[in-house]
Amino acid sequence: MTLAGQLPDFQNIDLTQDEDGIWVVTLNRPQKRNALNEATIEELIELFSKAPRLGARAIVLAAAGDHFCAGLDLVEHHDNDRAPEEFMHICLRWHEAFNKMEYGGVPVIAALKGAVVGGGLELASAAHIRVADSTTYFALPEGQRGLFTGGGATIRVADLVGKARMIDMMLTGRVYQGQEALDIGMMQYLESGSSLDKAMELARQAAANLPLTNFAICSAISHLQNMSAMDAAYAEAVVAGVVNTQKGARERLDAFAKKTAARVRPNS
Ligand code: 1HE
Repeated sequence: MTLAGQLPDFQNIDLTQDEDGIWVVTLNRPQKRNALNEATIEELIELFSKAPRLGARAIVLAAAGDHFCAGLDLVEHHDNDRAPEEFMHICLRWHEAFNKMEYGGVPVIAALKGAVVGGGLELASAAHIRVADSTTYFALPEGQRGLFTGGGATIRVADLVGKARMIDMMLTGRVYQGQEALDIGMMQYLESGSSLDKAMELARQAAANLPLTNFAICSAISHLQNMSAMDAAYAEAVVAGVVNTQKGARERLDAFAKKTAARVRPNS
């Protein structure tokens, strides 16, 4: 499927797509360290709302320049001198964008580098897999700026690294990077080389799964986490009823039964 005519020309993000349905979405305001202004958030909403219906099999979220994302556009925020209700609505648009990512059913893999701070960390935490390189560092400088998180950090960053670490990051400006960031669960991969290359490799692996299976992995798990254990168990059974009886799964099970499918082996 081509994207021609189905998505507008974006000004703040760059989009490429290959024949396997791997999309690369690149934040493209490097001169502003990819700070998230209102326009970028609207473009992310448009893109992540439509991607599942336009055949995206996996999405790599990348960034132009040396930094992944500097968070909220502080200059726009300053210049607009927003009223409380205005900024509340801005935050709701951020949630719209990031919820479309997390719950959209298409694997999103973030290729991180440089600063992943404030709203940039909120964005990264809405991806399903985070890959960092040796330049990547994480912080929540809101506390020092006289601000508070508004793009889901209290949910997703606390979920990744725990409430106590998030509070410490905000109170003290603590920066996490490298092995320590990996150890606490900020990201799942730490690359000595290019995070983008690794993210592309992971995207291709994920895209080899059946789309309906990926939909469940990249939508149902998040929804189920929001439910009571009783309700989650029920909903999980319903999702599995649909996913585990799909035609494509039957073919894969057939290959297993005929011993032509790969076996699960430990890493060599
Ligand atoms: C920006 C922003 C921004 C850079 N908004 N314009 N986020 C922060 O507190 C991070 C603020 N940014 C930084 O700490 C640094 O800019 C970086 C570590 C990311 C990069 O440093 P550096 O030395 O490479 O760049 P720079 O010289 O600081 O900035 C280059 C340009 O990017 C400059 O613009 P210019 O027109 O003067 O060239 C900066 O103004 C611009 N820039 N970061 C706007 N964030 C929903 S609530 C979420 C709450 C938050 O996210 S709080 C924000 C936290």
